[in-house]
Amino acid sequence: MNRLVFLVAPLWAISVLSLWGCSGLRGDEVLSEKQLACESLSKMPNLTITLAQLVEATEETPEYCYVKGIIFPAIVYHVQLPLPENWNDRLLNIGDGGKDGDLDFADHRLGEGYAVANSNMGHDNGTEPGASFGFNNRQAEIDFGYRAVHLTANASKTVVDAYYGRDPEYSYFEGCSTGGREALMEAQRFPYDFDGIVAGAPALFYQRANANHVWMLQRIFRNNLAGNLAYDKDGDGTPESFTKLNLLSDTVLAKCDGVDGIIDGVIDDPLACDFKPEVDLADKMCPNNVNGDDCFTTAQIQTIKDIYGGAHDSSGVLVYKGKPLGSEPGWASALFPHAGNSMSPARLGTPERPGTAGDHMNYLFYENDPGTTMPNFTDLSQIPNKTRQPPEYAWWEFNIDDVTNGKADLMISITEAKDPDLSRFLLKNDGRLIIYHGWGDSLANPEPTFDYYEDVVARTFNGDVDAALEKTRLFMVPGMGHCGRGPGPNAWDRLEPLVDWVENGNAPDALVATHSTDGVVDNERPICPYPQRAVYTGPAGGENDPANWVASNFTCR
Ligand SMILES: [Ca+2]
Ligand SMILES: [Ca+2]
Ligand SMILES: [Ca+2]
Ligand SMILES: [Ca+2]
Repeated sequence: MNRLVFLVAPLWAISVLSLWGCSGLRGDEVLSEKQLACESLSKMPNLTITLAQLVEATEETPEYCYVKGIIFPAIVYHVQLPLPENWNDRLLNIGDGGKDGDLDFADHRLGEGYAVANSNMGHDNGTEPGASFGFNNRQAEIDFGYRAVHLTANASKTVVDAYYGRDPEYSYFEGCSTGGREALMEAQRFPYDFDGIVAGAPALFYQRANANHVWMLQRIFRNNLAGNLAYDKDGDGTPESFTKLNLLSDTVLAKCDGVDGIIDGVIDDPLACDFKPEVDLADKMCPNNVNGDDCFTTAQIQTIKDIYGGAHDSSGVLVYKGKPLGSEPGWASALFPHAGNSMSPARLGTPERPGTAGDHMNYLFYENDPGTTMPNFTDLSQIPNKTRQPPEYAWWEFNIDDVTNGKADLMISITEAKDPDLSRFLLKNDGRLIIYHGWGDSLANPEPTFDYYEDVVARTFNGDVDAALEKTRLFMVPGMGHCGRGPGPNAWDRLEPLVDWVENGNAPDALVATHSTDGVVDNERPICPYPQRAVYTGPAGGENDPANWVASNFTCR
């Protein structure tokens, strides 16, 4: 009997017993039972733990046990463990953003009692910024693609078991953007890691999304920036005015806002609005096609059509669906060179801090990397040196046809989370999956996510939407930007509805989201699961009165 108790005792208890058998002292300090319980995790078998220590309580976080470990060759992960009396019996793995390369904390979840884990995705962005970790390094690409998240899930379960003496009652994954891609990766490739998964704004067609960014920038930069929507109004040689973009945004809103029945600055469903740049901007063309501040040239109309239309290859095959109507405010700093971004849009970045389009094609797209980046991202007159070792490769050399001719297929197989067969996660493992995506997202385009969900319904549920809704729900969020922000309601607890669904069987019939300005809520809506939308059912004729923009005045149908 005693032996049995000993065998099932948590690791820290064994360590406490064995240390008590010695002196119980470390230097002058008498370690508390609490300290020993945490620090003894560094001696746990089967994992390589590099740090295990108590972290003192702060105003933001309670006292907790912090554990850091490594997994060959370069995955570093950590786990934030609430003290045993504060643990809510749940493990949460949180997703990453961009190219990651560091450890992310989730103090608010720790405060709620979750044990929380995250990794560096297998590389360190301090020594290898942007996509450069992938330069001739297949292992790092695989770790970034899917392996680091899976092995961190495994390791964090082992850590939890060692610290608390029992497995987590429930395990969850919550992520957005790259974290949304990781979330779907887990559902597709490692369907037994988690009981529930939240996938926000997933960059699931990862190579196509990045190719689209490069393609857009190529279109914007061609012919000496003829299609730039920023204009040099003050004549100092550098464009700084966004009158055109605001004009476009206002024209889109004027046409599309009311399609959903409410004039509130939010376009509920951009697919329902028939906006055609060449038609709807026809009365705003520049006289004689001479560029001006408050008008459009034909080159600029083409830029706008390209951004909405998405990348096509040279034979007209669609590569990636374009940016949604209503996402225009996000275009300025991200896509257009102007004084405010030193002529290098955020998607491009600089050689020191590359954006998604700046170095992705150099290191993470082709099976064999074509070369290192150019010393200057915005001087397109530079000739890449092809005889140097390694050779140079410029983003403006990229050919969009390389997506459709198969040159990215290997990296697609490593990085894209697009398999619509979720039967192992949703059916065999009886998991639950919430996907959400802002309809105003100007970074990870929302329409591919919408299409993916329909593919899941078709492939995993034989087209039976009601059966799908029992296991997975998609929430397209009107007017929300990338993982948040935007003019539409964008704030709700991303995880709580999933937990309630998994543990209590309460499927989320709506997510109640709010929008705030200067800390004051000025719009509240139910965000409805596919294929429903929020319909106004409040006081008759009062739909345009902000006082009526509360969730109880709307119904999902
Ligand atoms: Ca991370
Ligand atoms: Ca590579
Ligand atoms: Ca200027
Ligand atoms: Ca509206």
